[in-house]
Amino acid sequence: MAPKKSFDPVKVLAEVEKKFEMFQILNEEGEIVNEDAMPDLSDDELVELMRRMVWTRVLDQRSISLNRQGRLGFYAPTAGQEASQLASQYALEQEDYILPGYRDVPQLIWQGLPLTQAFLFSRGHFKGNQFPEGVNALSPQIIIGAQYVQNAGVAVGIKKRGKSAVAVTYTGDGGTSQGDFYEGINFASAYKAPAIFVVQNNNYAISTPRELQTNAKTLAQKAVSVGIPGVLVDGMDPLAVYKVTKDARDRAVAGDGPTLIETLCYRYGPHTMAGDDPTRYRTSDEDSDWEKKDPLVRFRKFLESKDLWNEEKENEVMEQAKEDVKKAIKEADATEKQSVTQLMDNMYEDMPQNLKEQYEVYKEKESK
Ligand SMILES: Cc1ncc(C[n+]2csc(CCOP(=O)(O)OP(=O)(O)O)c2C)c(N)n1
Repeated sequence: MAPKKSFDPVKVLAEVEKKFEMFQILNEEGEIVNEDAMPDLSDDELVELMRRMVWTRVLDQRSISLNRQGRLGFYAPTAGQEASQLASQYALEQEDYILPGYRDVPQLIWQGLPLTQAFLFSRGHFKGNQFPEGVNALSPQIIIGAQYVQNAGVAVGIKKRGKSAVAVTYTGDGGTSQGDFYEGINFASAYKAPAIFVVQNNNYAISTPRELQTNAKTLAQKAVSVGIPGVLVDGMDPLAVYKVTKDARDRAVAGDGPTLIETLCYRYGPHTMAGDDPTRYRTSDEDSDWEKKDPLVRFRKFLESKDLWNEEKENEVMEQAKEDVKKAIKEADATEKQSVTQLMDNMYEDMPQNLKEQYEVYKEKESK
């Protein structure tokens, strides 16, 4: 009789990990390497995606200098992550919900948040968190991973109400080490909720490299533990990011439950503008290796090869972005400063007794 085969967990793990290969459509040269997976986007839609990425790159540059001039408050740079952020948002519909992290303001802007309000958010003004009707989103989350649990809740709510929409959330590679990450994906899985969980793996959680974050080879494979599909995608490839997000959305609205998407990308700038110095933990070789994968460069090459883009168009978009920033920062400057009592009014429907006393003190001060 043949000896009974024993289960080899080490081998199974190696086999599972091997299967999570990076999905790509557009290579670094701007060439299509996966024709069959090409998303169904018209020429105009491709151009619009490029326009958004260029505009957002300029917004990032301007936001960094406005922060240095003391004209913006909290700011987490986004350059390098445009494909990850904007191509995933591009696959959404207006009725979808976005639960962003602190770096994900661009997705909110392209979902309809006016730039002036994004600047007010940066300044800590309550008006920066009052989103217009039709922009279904929560304020950018500062507590790492917390939005994953909230996203599961929002997605269950969407399902209970029978809406045809999804809830999408974003965290970084560091966020996947939080308990909230596992609770969120498991809860959404258990309820087969229409949720998309994006992990923007930009390789660093502030200064902690991804390799120290976990022994797992990919972050996408964490989906297996809760029984949902997980996909590792080239996060510098806008077409690939769009495609996996669109597929995840289609599955979610069809009632097939959540998806975990790991977008492999890089942030060129510091973690935030609050004093991080990336040269202390990254080499310039690493920076330039990633810059060669730049999403704007490869998408530009691709569009130019189809005669859909040129320098003139790019300059127009850049000028427009600068104008938009100028106008929005002026409007932010002209917005009435928030008072302490306004802030408190916005925080509480029923104010606790101890704060009521402080509230009265401020009311008195403000009336003078
Ligand atoms: C619960 C919690 N712990 C710690 C912090 C401090 N903190 C702010 S950003 C950050 C790193 C997050 O890295 P990652 O999830 O990879 O996202 P990235 O900033 O790279 O987009 C940490 C630890 C926090 N905000 N919340």
